[in-house]
Amino acid sequence: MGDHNQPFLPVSGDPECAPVLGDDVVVDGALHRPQPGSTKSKLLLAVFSGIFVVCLILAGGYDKSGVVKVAQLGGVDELGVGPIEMPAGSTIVRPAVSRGKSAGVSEKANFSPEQLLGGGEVIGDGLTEDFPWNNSMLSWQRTAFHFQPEKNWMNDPNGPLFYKGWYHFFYQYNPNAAVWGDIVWGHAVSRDMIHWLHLPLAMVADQWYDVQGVWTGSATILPDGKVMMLYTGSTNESVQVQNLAYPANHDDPLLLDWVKHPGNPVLVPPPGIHHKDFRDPTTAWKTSEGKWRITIGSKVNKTGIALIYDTEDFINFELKEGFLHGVPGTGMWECVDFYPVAVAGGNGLDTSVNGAGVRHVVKASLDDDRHDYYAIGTYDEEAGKWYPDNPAIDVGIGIRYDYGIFYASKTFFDQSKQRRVLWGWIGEWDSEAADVRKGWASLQGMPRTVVLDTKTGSNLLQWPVVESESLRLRSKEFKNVVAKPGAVVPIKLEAATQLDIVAEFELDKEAVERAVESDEEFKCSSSKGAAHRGALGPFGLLVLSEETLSEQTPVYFYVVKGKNATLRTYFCADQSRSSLANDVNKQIYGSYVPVLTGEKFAVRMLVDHSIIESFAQGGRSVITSRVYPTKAIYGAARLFLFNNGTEAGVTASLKVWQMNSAFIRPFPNL
Ligand code: DQQ
Repeated sequence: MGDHNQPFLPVSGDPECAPVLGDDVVVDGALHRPQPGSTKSKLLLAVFSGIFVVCLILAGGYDKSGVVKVAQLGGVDELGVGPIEMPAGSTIVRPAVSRGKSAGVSEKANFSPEQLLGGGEVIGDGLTEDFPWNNSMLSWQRTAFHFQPEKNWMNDPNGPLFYKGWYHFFYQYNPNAAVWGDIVWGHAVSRDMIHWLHLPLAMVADQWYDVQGVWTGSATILPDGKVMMLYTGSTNESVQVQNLAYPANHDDPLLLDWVKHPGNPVLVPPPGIHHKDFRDPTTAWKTSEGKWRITIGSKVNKTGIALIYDTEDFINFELKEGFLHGVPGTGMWECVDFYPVAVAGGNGLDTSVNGAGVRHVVKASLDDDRHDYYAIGTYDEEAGKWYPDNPAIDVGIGIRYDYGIFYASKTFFDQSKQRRVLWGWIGEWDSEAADVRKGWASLQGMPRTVVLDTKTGSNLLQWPVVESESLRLRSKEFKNVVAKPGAVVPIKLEAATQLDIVAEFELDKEAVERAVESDEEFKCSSSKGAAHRGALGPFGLLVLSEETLSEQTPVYFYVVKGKNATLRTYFCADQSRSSLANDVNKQIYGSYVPVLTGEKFAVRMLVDHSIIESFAQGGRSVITSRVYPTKAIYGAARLFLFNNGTEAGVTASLKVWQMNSAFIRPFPNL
């Protein structure tokens, strides 16, 4: 067993010290640092190693995590009582050359050197010098039960639906490379959204109106069972237009062949909308007049908006005056989603359901910070408007589906199980060079059911679809494991790379009562991560950890005892020590999470090689971590319970299942 006494040693890129090491210069919008071998860098090294030592001493030696400090946009939490975490992405420096941006759409954002806590060296094009990845490290990253194509690049989920016994999943796909470009629609089918069969491409870029890309779209199932697929095409002149496609043969459960409507495009950017700011049509819903209504994301100046159109035939559309909703300062809204949730919770609702007992959700994917935000509110069908319950946590300035890596998501109503299911794209946060070497990039999150949290009434609950439990194999239970302040306790498992973990934690009650009230304004992203010691946390699990803890990803709660002894809980994931590599993102993410009276601190975690999806408090707050360990891989991965709080002991009970791999392979004999 390694030395666990100092589990949260500082990482090399401590921000309070790192800037002097870098001698950063901005050229052509990219940040450059002196190369390691240069005379200048050697001179600087001598001076700065002295400063570094001082920094270490000032840092108290051991508790600096090297957190990236990010600009906070403000905002209040879902209960309207204080600040919540805002997007770390607001400081992202894009690479000098962005293929997607020049095409008028986002793609993988290579993060800035400030976001590489390992301090990767910057080379000419704004990318970082490679870490010496070897093939076994790279192949280990491929996941076992998350959806991904056999090879190459994937991004947004498109047009998910259940049809004649099959779940269909379409996705943005580059058939030619592991980077964004040449986008067409990949296609796979499944009986349970866990095991998948790849089908031939559903739609390729073969028309003037989509020759630069068959971009994101959504499916609508008509009352007679027919499927209408609306999608964005990037034309030969890079204009974003909306196109209609439908199955060539509705009797084919596999929906193999798609016909593009001869009258395409069915919609072009309306006056006042830039030709590159008009994309991602939603599933249509019925109006009381019996028409179909859709919304499409756009922006006017810096105000993100959702335009609305009515149609009777999916061919002729009428632009409604104004827009469904807009929020100043949020920039381009991609992949807007709009759907009802039942006030009484329980089942999901068909997109057209409206009336008493229903609230409506608007979700937008913010191109500016690449996070998915939602808000709950009221839909005025006649006016074609939606109003947030709490304008302080409006779309784009309030709650996120996921505080980690999760973007361009889309829900669909699964009529076979009366549930609303959420799909989201989990992008890469390593270098593009590594993606090219491993031959693939990106995954899809485990599909999640979405319902209104009837206890708070102010947030959604997301939970892995019940079918995920069919992957559970052997389980081990650990009851009442005690972790004293400062302790790291091994959770002994036969393997720790494919897991489903259900854990509950309790703080020692007397210690909580004794704890002094504090006015700490905590934020996961600007804290020192798991090294940030308070009286009541952090405590949680170290996932994908190496035996000596040289690599570890803490997922944890941090509790602040405020005025009148009220407890305020944050749920965070700390990537800063997740990898010894220097060219991967190592941010600390998280948010405030409501923990109601009588509830324990609870988390479910799906660990799948390079992904950790963590659902706190029944899915009130979710964090998807994308991590790239180099040592905590294969048989070397471990799981630990930890408590880095200073005052209260923690008692944890866990049930941990080994997870089977899903079958994801080509459809036989096609
Ligand atoms: N991805 C698609 C666009 C969408 C963006 C292009 C979101 O339609 O706006 O690949 O990731």
